[in-house]
Amino acid sequence: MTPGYSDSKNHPPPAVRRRIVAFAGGVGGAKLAHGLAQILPPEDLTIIVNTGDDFEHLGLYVCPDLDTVCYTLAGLANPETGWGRVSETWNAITNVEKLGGPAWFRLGDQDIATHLERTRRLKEGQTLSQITKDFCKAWGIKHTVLPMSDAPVRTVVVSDEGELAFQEYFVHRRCEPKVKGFRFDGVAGAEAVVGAREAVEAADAIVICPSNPWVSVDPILNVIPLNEWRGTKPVVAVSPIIGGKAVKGPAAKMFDELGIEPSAAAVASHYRTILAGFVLDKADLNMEDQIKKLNIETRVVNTLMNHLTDRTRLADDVLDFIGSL
Ligand code: FO1
Repeated sequence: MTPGYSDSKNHPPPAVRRRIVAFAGGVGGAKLAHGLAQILPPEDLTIIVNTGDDFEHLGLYVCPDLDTVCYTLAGLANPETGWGRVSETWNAITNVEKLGGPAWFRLGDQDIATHLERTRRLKEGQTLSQITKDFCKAWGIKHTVLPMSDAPVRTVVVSDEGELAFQEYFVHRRCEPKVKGFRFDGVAGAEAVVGAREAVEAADAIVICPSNPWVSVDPILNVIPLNEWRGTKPVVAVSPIIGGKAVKGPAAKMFDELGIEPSAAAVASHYRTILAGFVLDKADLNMEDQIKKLNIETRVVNTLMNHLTDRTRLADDVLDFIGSL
């Protein structure tokens, strides 16, 4: 079986047509997007991806969340890390290190090809959305994947050690500095890419994937605020926090450092102005009433996606929940 593709490719199509837009950040978002892509036909799923963690490194334009989503949908993702490519080699970065260059951000050889070609095309004047469309075609991805904006938006972490560029905080400093807040540089002038607002307008529902609310989803919501569609179509979020801990990454630590007890309920509350529904894990069943008091419908399921089949199962649960709203 191709890594990244489940046997659920033969999953029956949903009985009722549902056009879905999914907002996704890195690994958790990519996994649910992959599950949705196993069920929904290409014309019914648009995935809008965070670009706030993009940066220029070693002269290359790197889009970690965008690449994580694309590699995952294409069955090319590294199953151990969730980011980067499967069966990767590390000759280039090893030699950069030998020459005294920065090697804290591990770019694999195959992955570097993506950044080289993307950088070349950007320098030629192509937009990130055009390039992403071409790359998706080359990788055999049939569903629509859109970067949230063609304009650069840069997440800045305001920490107890000052302001840090996102990857500097996340990878180089291993999320050690205490966060005090976040800023999305460039967001004020950043328009959504062509097709993004149109997809939201045409969608029957929006799914906020189990990505970090602060640094993966909020940048997208800053570019495409969903308030204007409130009441016209359900927005459903899936919790990235289970039992007070983030499935992956620093989301729980961020809540904590911002003075909010990390929990599924805290995530629901974070999105409370836009949510119709919230999917939480069975481990957090005790939080259901608290979330319902926010006027948000709930669905309690197994949200962990350890195996490929879990992605389709969770996507199925999310679609079923949407149908009930
Ligand atoms: N994350 C790490 O923790 N260490 C790395 O060296 C690293 C390299 C890397 C290379 C390409 C890529 O697309 C992603 C990479 N990531 C790495 C993940 C990435 O920095 C974060 O997961 C996201 O930015 C947050 O969603």
